Amino acid sequence: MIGYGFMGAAHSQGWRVAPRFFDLDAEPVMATIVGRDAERVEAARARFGWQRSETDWRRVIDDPAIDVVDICSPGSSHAEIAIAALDAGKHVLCEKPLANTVEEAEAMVAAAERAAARGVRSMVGFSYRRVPAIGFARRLVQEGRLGVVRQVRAQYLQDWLSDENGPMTWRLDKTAAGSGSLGDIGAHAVDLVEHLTGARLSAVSGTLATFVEERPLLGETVGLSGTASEQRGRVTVDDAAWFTARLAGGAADGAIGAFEATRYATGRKNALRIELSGSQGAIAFDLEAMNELQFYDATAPAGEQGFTRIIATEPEHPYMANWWPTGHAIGYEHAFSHEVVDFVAAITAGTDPEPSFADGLHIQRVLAAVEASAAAGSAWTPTRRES
Ligand code: SOE
Repeated sequence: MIGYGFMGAAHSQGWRVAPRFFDLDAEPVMATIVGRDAERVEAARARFGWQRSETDWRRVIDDPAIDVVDICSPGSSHAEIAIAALDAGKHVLCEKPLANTVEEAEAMVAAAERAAARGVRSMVGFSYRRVPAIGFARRLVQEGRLGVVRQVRAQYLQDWLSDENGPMTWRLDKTAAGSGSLGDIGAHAVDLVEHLTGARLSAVSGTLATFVEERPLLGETVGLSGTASEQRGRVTVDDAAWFTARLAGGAADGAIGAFEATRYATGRKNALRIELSGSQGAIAFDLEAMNELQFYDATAPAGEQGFTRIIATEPEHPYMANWWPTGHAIGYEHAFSHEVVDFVAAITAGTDPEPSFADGLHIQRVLAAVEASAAAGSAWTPTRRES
């Protein structure tokens, strides 16, 4: 594993717990965790239960005993590490967004294709696909229970930056993160809409805003943020991103969508909300109540219609049969175990896991199109490669 911050912790938990609750055809061995600061990465090793710590990721690439590389470091490092690992024949799980630029993502897809020809697998860590309520919602869409999806509303709302004296982190630095709310959390909203509907965002019109352009530099990291130091630094990413989109394909061919990603939505802590309105039904999901799914069946008798609150904790719901008895909730971290389960299953079965690096590249193109559109005064901008 490369990285030991928030995502390193979440993925470590996934690797540790998945084989205890799910039957995998291979037993993951948590071999080496890598970080640049020797003392901190050693502390992370001891806490998360890895066998060794290491400060140079190249030693992991050169280690013939390593089969899988899990990349949890900032976006600026993804391309170099992933390409080296794939070329060395190691399966790669890479955190989202896949890269910081479309060019990097294209090079990663080329490496993934070279590797796939040799049976080496790659996957992007869009963990929320693995929330049971989302998996169940996807099943409803695939079964046609929503009919034709015509309108999509997707928001990812957090508020951890609403205090303007909150310190800088790498997530506010374009060189490290690629973009701000757009790529860090907006990417999840785009991925979930595409995953649920089978459609692609084909064109976007966007607006970006940076509300606070300078912040205290970070002292100690605590969670997503940390303590403030005396010095100040420049915020070089968007604080909020809004965009409308046209969708093509799947169950939402011809649909339009409204997307919003922000870390300034005061009072909204981790509200990833998706609402799909179809000709025969609708679904609504909010990550702040992640075990629930609202489902509206427009084919029910008129007098009985209304959103039904489904508690997605039954054995019928994806992944739930392996956890607790009926009705007992799961949390944020479980999605990372499910990610490990699906990734290991693909490796052992010799199949290509999803989302693929090609899916990650497409999302990178959507993010780039939103930025280009915002720079051009919200002009409609295609998300496909210019030929
Ligand atoms: C990871 O999946 C992630 O997108 C983080 O990078 C965000 O910061 C977090 O808020 C949501 O999850």
